[in-house]
Amino acid sequence: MKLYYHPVSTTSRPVLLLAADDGIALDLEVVDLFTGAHLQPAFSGINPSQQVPVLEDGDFRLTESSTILKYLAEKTGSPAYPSELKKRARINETMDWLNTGLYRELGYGLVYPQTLPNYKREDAAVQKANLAWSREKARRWLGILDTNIIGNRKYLCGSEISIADYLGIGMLSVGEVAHLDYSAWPNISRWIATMKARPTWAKVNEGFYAYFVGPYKNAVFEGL
Ligand SMILES: N[C@@H](CCC(=O)N[C@@H](CS)C(=O)NCC(=O)O)C(=O)O
Repeated sequence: MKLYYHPVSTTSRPVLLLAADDGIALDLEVVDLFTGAHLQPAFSGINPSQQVPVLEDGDFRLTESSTILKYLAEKTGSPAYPSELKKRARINETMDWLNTGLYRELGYGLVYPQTLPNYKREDAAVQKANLAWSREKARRWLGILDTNIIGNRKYLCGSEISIADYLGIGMLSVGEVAHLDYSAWPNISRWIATMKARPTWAKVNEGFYAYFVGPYKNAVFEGL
């Protein structure tokens, strides 16, 4: 199987981490988001949405990180996606919740407009209002994640790691670029530390720290 990806990508890193943990062999092809390779006709033909990741399994092509995680886990019988009906439903629910709720305000609302030029609002007042709105909404989602989803559990869906954790840690760790401080949410902080302690974390996220977190080390951001 082949994965088109970029090493800094919030949505590629979960797939890479699952593959590394489960020993899933993937041929990797970088699509250079920094030079706009994803906007060129060659890649638009592969994914008209012009985004990574994209998985190819023979002549079957799949986009959407959440779906790719499910496909890989199902195909390889990963313990991170148990087949028992209710366990699986809980994992799917959490992944939908992350994708449609938290990530929208935390990633697209708060982090990306401060780090990616194409997400910055041109009008300063609009930018300010958008950040304020997103901060308030993100704080609400983080409270729910901390209290209701994680609580005293080790992982998002219980005592065992699931593909929801892989998806979620990509989304939460992107906060490191904008120096987001999660210490007000102790269960989230504990879970992040658990995920980052995985032996595969450093290698998979090498490019993320080198090319995304590193360059913004001394920048000043609107926080949470
Ligand atoms: N919903 C998609 C989102 C994919 C996505 O946002 N990919 C980003 C990298 S993290 C991308 O390719 N961005 C390029 C662009 O939008 O110009 C998924 O979960 O796979």
